Amino acid sequence: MIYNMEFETMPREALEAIQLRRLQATVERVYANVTFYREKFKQNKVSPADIRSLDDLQRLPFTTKQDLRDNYPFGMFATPMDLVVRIHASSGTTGQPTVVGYTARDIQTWAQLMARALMAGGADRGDIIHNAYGYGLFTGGLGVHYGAELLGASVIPVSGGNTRRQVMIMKDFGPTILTATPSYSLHLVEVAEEMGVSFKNLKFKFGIFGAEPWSETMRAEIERKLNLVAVDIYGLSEVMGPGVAIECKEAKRGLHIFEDHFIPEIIDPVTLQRLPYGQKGELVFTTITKEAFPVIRYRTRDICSLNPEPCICGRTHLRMSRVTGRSDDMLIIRGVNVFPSQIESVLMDTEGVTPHYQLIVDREGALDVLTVRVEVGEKMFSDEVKQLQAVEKRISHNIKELLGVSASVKLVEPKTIARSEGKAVRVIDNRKL
Ligand code: DLL
Repeated sequence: MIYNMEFETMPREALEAIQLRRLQATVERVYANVTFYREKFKQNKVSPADIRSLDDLQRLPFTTKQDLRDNYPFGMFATPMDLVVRIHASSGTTGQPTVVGYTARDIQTWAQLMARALMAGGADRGDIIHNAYGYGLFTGGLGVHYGAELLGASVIPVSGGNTRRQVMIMKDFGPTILTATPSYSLHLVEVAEEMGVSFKNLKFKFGIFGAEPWSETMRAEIERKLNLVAVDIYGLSEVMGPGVAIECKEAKRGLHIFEDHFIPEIIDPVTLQRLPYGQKGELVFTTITKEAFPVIRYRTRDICSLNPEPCICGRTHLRMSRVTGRSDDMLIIRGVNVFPSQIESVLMDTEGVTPHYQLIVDREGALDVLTVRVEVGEKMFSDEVKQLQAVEKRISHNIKELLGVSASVKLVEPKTIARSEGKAVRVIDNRKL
């Protein structure tokens, strides 16, 4: 089943026939079992019988994170609790956590999708997978774990944290695949260096990184420092967890969405109209096989575009472009829209600075003030103060050029910005306090 690429290489027409059948069944199920959906459909004067084609999906209302919060914790479950075997929740850093549930079959489907994802990203049954995604309510650790076991690989359930011990394990057990957030992988390298361990002497072939935005420049840096091929994996708890989409190792250009289980759409976040392929907008997902927690037209807030072109790997599934940020990550600084990834791109183009940075926003009087703190490497840190000031000025100038906002840039000593064991915290917005 896992090794069968049948679903991933299916001609479009056959795939769409499966999607329609599964969509119709899902819509019927949520209408029958979830009060929220039934009422929302009624308000929008649409019923399951109206879904006759895939295009009819557009007649259904959207679901938002607020809807999930309003039904906290289990109000959106479509099966009775005695069929729910697992519960996960999002970290809740932006408010109340969102809670999701899985039936035994959902866990099986997730494991299969994660096994398929791991294979697409370079793993196979002979591999040893060092899984540094956090285990717990976060979906990363257990999601990868079940997929890796189903694939038949050996999984080391190391989770996040206790970094020195992780380095020792990497050295002694010889793992061949690393799964972690991109920011944590860079921290692993730092700690390894402190311990006198070089990634050049480790056995990693591929790294499967996700759960937070990262850029092409960051990929180049990770591949060089970790001496492996880095692929991007995407997912979110509301839709399943990791394994919704992944880059194939052959092309590493865009993430194939597992369309036999999820229907993606891109919408304009303001008009809510569907956008054509190639255009960037907000990614929306409808799950078509989930039992306990199906979602209909869930607005992810993630910004990307869809690419229908065939891929050299042979997969026919749509590819989503790298998620460079979320619409709710967007900072508005003196009226200008700023995405942390745009500042990251300026930093990463500056020689001598590291990918460890933080954006701090304050309000002084009526004015928003943006400070960018970024670490420099050891070599640059030993430069004269004057030279460091010149670099600060240059970065500030480039930010102004690109984004039109003034930022005060502070180069800081190596290893002074807190490292995260999971998702990096890039923005501290003191205006919200
Ligand atoms: O982050 C699931 C996951 C675990 C994905 C491990 C990949 C690897 P949540 O905690 O619910 O789930 O966070 C989901 O993280 O809406 C995106 O904003 C962001 N995100 C996830 N993967 C990527 C990625 C997991 N590859 C939220 N690139 C999503 C950019 C990502 N952002």
